[in-house]
Amino acid sequence: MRKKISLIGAGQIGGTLAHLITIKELADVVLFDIAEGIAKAKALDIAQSTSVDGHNVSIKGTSNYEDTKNSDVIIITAGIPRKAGMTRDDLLGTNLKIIKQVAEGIKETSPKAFVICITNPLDVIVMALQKYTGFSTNKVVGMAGILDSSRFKYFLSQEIDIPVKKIETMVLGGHGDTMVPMTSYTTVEGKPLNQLITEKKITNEKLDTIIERTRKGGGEISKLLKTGTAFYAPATSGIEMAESYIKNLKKTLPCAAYIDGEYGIKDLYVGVPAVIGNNGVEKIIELKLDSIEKANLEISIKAVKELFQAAIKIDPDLKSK
Ligand code: A3D
Repeated sequence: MRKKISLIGAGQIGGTLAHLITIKELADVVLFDIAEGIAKAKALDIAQSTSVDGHNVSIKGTSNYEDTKNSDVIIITAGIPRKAGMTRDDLLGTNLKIIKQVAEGIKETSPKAFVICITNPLDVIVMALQKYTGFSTNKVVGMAGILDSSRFKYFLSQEIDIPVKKIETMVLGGHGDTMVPMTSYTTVEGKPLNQLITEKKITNEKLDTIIERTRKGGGEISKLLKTGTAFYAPATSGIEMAESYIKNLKKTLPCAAYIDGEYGIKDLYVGVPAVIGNNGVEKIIELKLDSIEKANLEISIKAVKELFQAAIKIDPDLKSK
């Protein structure tokens, strides 16, 4: 039997997710939004696209959680995106309320689902979602690290003129300006990045510029769009996580996952490498960090913890969970 993926939020990312899922024939899709017309219109439009190439999946738009019942995977993008000049943290108050409603909607209807959250500010929203639903921590995860890593990889590939496929890298930490591109775990055609610096293929200054551009990657797009944020790359990244779960690929992917002791951190969601298979997050991989990476990860963790405290102030319910 085909799997069922429900997408909560049928906006820019939700619609793109739905389109990608049908093209890949990954699962049947339910596209949910409180704006019922948008969900129904996009579902109908995408459904009509399936007959061009003969993609054999069903897609339905709805504003009724009953239709999402017994989903295998739920991907959440419900919420407001940034406008130019806003930070992700500015979205906290509004999106926390929305995520509480979403948690109410999915917790009885799809208690066994693997839930991927994309709504910002990511690390804190995914942590709140886990608390509101009470789902086990290995089944609730946030998408950000794949996107941040793919931005870093793309900028590097443009700079050194090497195809993205030949670059391996990882960006860890919170999904914000404090994210940590892991230069010591970056290789180009199998060679460590340091070697490329020695060989003068890239300068330290250029690398710093690329790291900064990666950190501000979302802002660069929202400045151009003015009324929204990136959606093609975020949706593509979310699909990689859903696919690894559905097909039990056990890929190691940088995700906002729950950590309880790893990296010396307890009881927090933050970007770390996680193995995703059909048991959800099956393992957190602990990388050896150099002193700069360690210090940067600590700064990033501090920022996530502080924002979660701000979330508790907005909704004291979060403290008791
Ligand atoms: P957008 O196109 O505005 O879509 C959001 C959708 O959510 C809209 O269609 C709303 O109607 C819907 N919605 C609002 N409230 C509810 C609710 N209570 N229940 C169900 N649906 C609701 O935004 P988008 O798709 O561009 O972005 C969605 C979210 O993803 C935003 O919070 C962005 O900041 C975030 N985002 C995260 C990343 C990461 O890498 C983590 C990247 C890009 C965007």
